[in-house]
Amino acid sequence: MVSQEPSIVPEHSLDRDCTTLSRHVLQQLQSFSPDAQDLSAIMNRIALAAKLIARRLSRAGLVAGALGFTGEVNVQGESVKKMDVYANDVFISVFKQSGLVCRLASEEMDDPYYIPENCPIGRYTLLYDPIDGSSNVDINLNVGSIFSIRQQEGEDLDGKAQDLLQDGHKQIAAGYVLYGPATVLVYSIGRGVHSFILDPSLGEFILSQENIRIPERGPVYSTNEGNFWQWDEAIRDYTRYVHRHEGYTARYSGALVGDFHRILLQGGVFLYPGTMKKPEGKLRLLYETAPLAFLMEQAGGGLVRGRKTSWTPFPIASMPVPP
Ligand code: P6P
Repeated sequence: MVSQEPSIVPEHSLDRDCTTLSRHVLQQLQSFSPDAQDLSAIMNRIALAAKLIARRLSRAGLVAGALGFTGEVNVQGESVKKMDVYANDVFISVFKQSGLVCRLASEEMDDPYYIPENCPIGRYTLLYDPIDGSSNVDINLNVGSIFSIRQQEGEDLDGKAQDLLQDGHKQIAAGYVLYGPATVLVYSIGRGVHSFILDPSLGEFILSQENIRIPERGPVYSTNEGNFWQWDEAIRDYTRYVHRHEGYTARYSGALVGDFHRILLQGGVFLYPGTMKKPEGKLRLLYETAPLAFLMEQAGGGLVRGRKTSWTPFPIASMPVPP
């Protein structure tokens, strides 16, 4: 005889443990159409990539040759870390033979990577920064991966994927993975921002927060003040303001994903103003600012782009602007 009393739900309700990323995407879409299934499957592959990268990061210090530089310089002019290459290859591997994604565009690759067996079928393109903040890898500080999913427009006959330079609002989905004390995956398909935590005992990302909204007010300002003397006067004035007034606190990790995640949850502002070396600012539009701006808008925040050649500050919650 089964008791009518509700069973004593163990610490984790069964339903919660079953709200995996792929199920959540289908719930968000309220559909089991082929397109919905494809998007769910793509997110699942991204989750697999995140698990593989998280596993590598957790062991990197013990694996010969996992850390350090390759001696190469990437298309961004940055010295390449071995972890950058590994993570980039992980994303390529998880999408092969998937029938889902025809093209991969990575911050680490000069040109788009085509997966021919997927191309007639999959009309999606994955844009990604495989390891964001790789300067933190060798010192075991947080790093991230950033991703964006776009629909291919046109036939891409020249193989340069020029159609990727579409308006950021055309992104179908965007998100990031934060490799920290826990591995957290945050994503949006345009229906709110949701976070998942990797449960190593299950090997699954389990839903942790739904419909995240950036706090109306937040104390954090996040920027590399080492560049202060290279900034526009307006940015210097802002910095002097927060130095001289109560209620602000500086937090900057050198890895955008971690700084962004803090602001998403606690409120505040991230800025990467233009410098002498990088008057356009350093953050990459397709692989960093567009996906994160998509998320921030979904979370009720905003993105301010300064004068075209000066700075591209980041999502601003209701941080008071200096008079
Ligand atoms: P800086 C990492 O290379 C990155 O693109 C972001 O993750 C990070 O916010 C920024 O660069 C750090 O740049 O010049 O302060 O070291």
